[in-house]
Amino acid sequence: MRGVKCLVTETSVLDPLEGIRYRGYSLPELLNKLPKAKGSAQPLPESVFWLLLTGEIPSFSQAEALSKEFASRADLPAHIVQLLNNIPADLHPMSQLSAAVTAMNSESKFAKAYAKGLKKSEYWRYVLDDSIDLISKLPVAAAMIYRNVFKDGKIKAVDYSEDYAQNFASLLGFDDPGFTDMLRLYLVIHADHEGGNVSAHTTHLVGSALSDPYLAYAAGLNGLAGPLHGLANQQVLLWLEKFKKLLGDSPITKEKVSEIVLKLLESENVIPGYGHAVLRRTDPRYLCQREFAHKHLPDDSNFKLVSILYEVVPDILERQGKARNPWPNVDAHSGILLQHYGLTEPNFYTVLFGVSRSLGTLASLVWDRALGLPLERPKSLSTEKLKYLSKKH
Ligand code: NMX
Ligand code: MLT
Repeated sequence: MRGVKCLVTETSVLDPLEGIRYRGYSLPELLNKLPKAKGSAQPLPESVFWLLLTGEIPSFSQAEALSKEFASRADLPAHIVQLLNNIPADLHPMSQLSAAVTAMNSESKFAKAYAKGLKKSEYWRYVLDDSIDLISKLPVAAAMIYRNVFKDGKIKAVDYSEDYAQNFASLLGFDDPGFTDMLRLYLVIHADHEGGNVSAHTTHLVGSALSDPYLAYAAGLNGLAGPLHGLANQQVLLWLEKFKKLLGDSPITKEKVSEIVLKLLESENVIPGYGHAVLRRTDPRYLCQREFAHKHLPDDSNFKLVSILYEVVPDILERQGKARNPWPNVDAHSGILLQHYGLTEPNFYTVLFGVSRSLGTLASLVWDRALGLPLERPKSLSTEKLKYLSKKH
């Protein structure tokens, strides 16, 4: 369905050359205009939710009020804590997050009100309330998964005076302000990518059946967990590890890099982090992260490797002649920033994407119900029917 215009999504629009605009603002504009966390150069991710929902950039005090609202709703129900503490530690962190979000639908105010009888014009209010609850709880669920799978299973309490990313960073167990700033950038740039990407489209589709926001977003998370979508950020790190093994002690020249990329292409279907279904230039989200790395980790060896790949891979993909877009996407860069600040477990990376993507997909879901959008149910045909129709015409 590439290029088929069949969805209405208010929150953002993706231009193949220019990249994403949230409510008309490009990412560089947003990084400049959105209210910043105290003492930080990076915006507050909660201000993105405000913007996507209302179309207006909030003031600092409006964003701060939202930080407090999120913190006040962060507690997980006891059965979710129990579920996450008992789930097998070797189950992929994305499956754990999806299971926890599905089970959180015990809390859905929309589902309860609908069961009692709710006017259609009132749906959006309950979907908004559930969405704010879910966004508030996601960092705690994500951090519990991280601490259970990779650390000692202990988790700090939410600090009601702190912003969303600051709380998320300390729940995960990171106290370096550099990590928190990187996390703010991460949460801002991954939040939304118009309506047709797999996670947004799935959330919209499942929501159209009036499944509550927990069920709808859990479905979106299951789409995000695919290697061609959000899981690509994990795959990039695994690919880089394979690359480094093949490089060994050899000096890192463009010729050597090219040779190894071609070798890896023989055994792998794709070069993760490159290509895009819509974009036809380097993803501006990649460029924001590159700028951040230039500023904060210019000498990092992974950054140097990713930079040389940026010089080599597009030519190789162009010569191969298959990929419509040979340029890097957001996932080619995010993992090495996380590695730099000590979050070194690649199979947790998509969970961070999952926390961020809730801001855009749930803002859209509120609009879906406010606009009274109907059940999404496209028509399909069998091959036999298609053959028949093509002969007839
Ligand atoms: N490396 C090698 N081959 C590629 C790549 C790549 N990075 N990207 C596309 N191709 C191939 C693709 O597999 C297909 O081959 P075939 O006809 O043999 O099936 C051909 O080029 C045409 O694909 P496109 O039309 O360019 O891409 P499409 O729109 O179908 O898919 C992606 C877009 C993003 C799924 C694809 O570029 C890809 O698989 N990239 C690697 C995975 C990745 O980075 N995904 C993350 C996307 C961003 N996100 O966060 O979601
Ligand atoms: C996304 O952020 O959703 C990805 O770049 C995939 C897409 O837009 O199709």
